[in-house]
Amino acid sequence: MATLRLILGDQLTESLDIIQQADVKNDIILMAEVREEATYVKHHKKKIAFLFSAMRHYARHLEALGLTVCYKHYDDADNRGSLFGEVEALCAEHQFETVAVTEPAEYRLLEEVQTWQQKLGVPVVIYDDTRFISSPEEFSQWAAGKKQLRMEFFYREMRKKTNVLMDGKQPVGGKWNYDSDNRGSFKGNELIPPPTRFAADEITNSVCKLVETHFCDHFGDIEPFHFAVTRDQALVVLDEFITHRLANFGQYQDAMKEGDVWLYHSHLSFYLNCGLLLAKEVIQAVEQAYLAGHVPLNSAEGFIRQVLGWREYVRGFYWYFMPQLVTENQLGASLPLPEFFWHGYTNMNCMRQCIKDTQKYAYAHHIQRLMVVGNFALLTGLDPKQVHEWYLLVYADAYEWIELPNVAAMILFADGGKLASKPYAASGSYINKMSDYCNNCGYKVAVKTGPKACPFNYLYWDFLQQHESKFSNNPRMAMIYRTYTKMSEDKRQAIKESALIFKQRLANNEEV
Ligand code: FAD
Ligand code: DLZ
Ligand code: SF4
Repeated sequence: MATLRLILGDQLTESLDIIQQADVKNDIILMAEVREEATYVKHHKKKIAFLFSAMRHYARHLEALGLTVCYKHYDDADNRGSLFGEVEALCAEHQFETVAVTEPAEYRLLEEVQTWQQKLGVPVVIYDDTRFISSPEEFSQWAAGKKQLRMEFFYREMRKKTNVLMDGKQPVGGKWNYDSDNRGSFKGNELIPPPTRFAADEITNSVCKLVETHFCDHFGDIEPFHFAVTRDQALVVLDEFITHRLANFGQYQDAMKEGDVWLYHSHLSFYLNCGLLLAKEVIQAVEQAYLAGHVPLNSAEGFIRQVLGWREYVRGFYWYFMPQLVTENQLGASLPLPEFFWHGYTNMNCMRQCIKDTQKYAYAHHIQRLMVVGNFALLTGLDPKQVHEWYLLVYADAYEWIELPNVAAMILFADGGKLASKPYAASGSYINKMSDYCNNCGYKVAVKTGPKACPFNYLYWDFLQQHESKFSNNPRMAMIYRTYTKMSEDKRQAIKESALIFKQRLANNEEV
């Protein structure tokens, strides 16, 4: 008897048990482009095109391995519009002994899949997702009984567990973390290597047309499209990152530059998250580059911390705190998302650049997401649900398991500090230090209040004042509250007024 094996769009990994255990002669692999997944939020056009193209290429690859693949195209006349609809239809056509699926990465879909056995009357087997280095159970054990769940300590456990960058029981170089070496900004006109680009093939071109037709009201630009869409191409991206950019990754990790969104980042999240690349192999390749003497330790460690540390940590955090994480709002934020998040027209150059990059590339690097757009959302008190939905739909690497902890806990402090020991709040001087955005801005970063002032300046102090009762006893914020206490009453009043006027303009969707 045969098994129906459903492969989701972010499970394009041959080493998963669902493929490895397939009976080539009898089983059927199902892959389906469906309305429900493509519209549960209105994903960026590029994200849909990327995933559909990667899915179609992967289906061909599985067929080349001898597997029987039933691939449902989005515009097939009999497309049922949902994963369950497609599974149900195939079950009606064939006598399957079981339906198999790898554990979906999002809570919403896992909950749904768990109802299928009863609805179908066929046993549904849910395989573990073995692509991660740690399991949700391991995170739960680590987290149990802890008041604070700091990534740094989880990361050290991961280093020990995997023996990556270890010298016996000690970290290579004597320190676990080289972050203090990783705060460089661009001084001059460094020649930054361009990102790896691939020409669109026939499959990608036809998917792009399909997306323009069926998702024309979704956010973002479809052109230029140069993502990798196969594992072989994704391996080229990895290789070129290690050869041309990794050495400088550490130093420039937090830097931002107008007109260059890609910088020295790896651009691997798209491929890691849909399964074309594995976290383990990426970490191993970076460790090897360090051991071979090609890249400095601060870059190798800085990068490995992102993947072995943050990526694994946020996944554990997600499953540990779902479903309540999605409704957390411990700072009581409620301002609706401003209109300009959808088009980028604002006088704040940093916000304009980050939103325009996002619109064009379905990508922004970490500091743009965290310290510009995220910082703005935190300081202005934007509604966490709307911010969550925005981040989930605008980036081609976005899936709730990785996006939500970053949004709810890292940028908005909506979880009350389970992830971060203090909010990631900053005034304009941080953005000015790490970028060249302020040179072309309608506001003046050196001015603190009034119509010409950089909004981040007064919003920052206004945020601290508003949440004084929550944060003033936090030892990591003591110094900043001492500065606030020393401010003259006039200055405080001017901050309050400027912030009020700005937030009113935002609430009325006036240009800011
Ligand atoms: P690099 O800077 O080259 O980093 C290497 C890898 O480390 C990334 O590919 C990613 O796998 C991992 N990584 C780095 N930072 C994080 C982090 N904070 N959490 C988890 N993994 C991390 N990443 C996503 O993949 N999907 C998302 O939807 C997503 N949403 C985010 C939302 C916000 C508000 C913030 C602050 C961060 C978000 N991130 C998300 C994390 C990070 O910004 C992206 O992983 C990164 O920008 C992807 O680009 P890159 O591959 O060039 O990363
Ligand atoms: C993101 C996405 C999109 C846009 N479309 C599909 C699809 O048509 N078919 C599919 O199987 N998966 C898609 N995905 C990925 C799923 O949304 C993803 O598997 C779940 O969110 C779990 O992470
Ligand atoms: Fe952004 Fe302020 Fe600089 Fe303008 S002045 S780019 S708003 S930080």
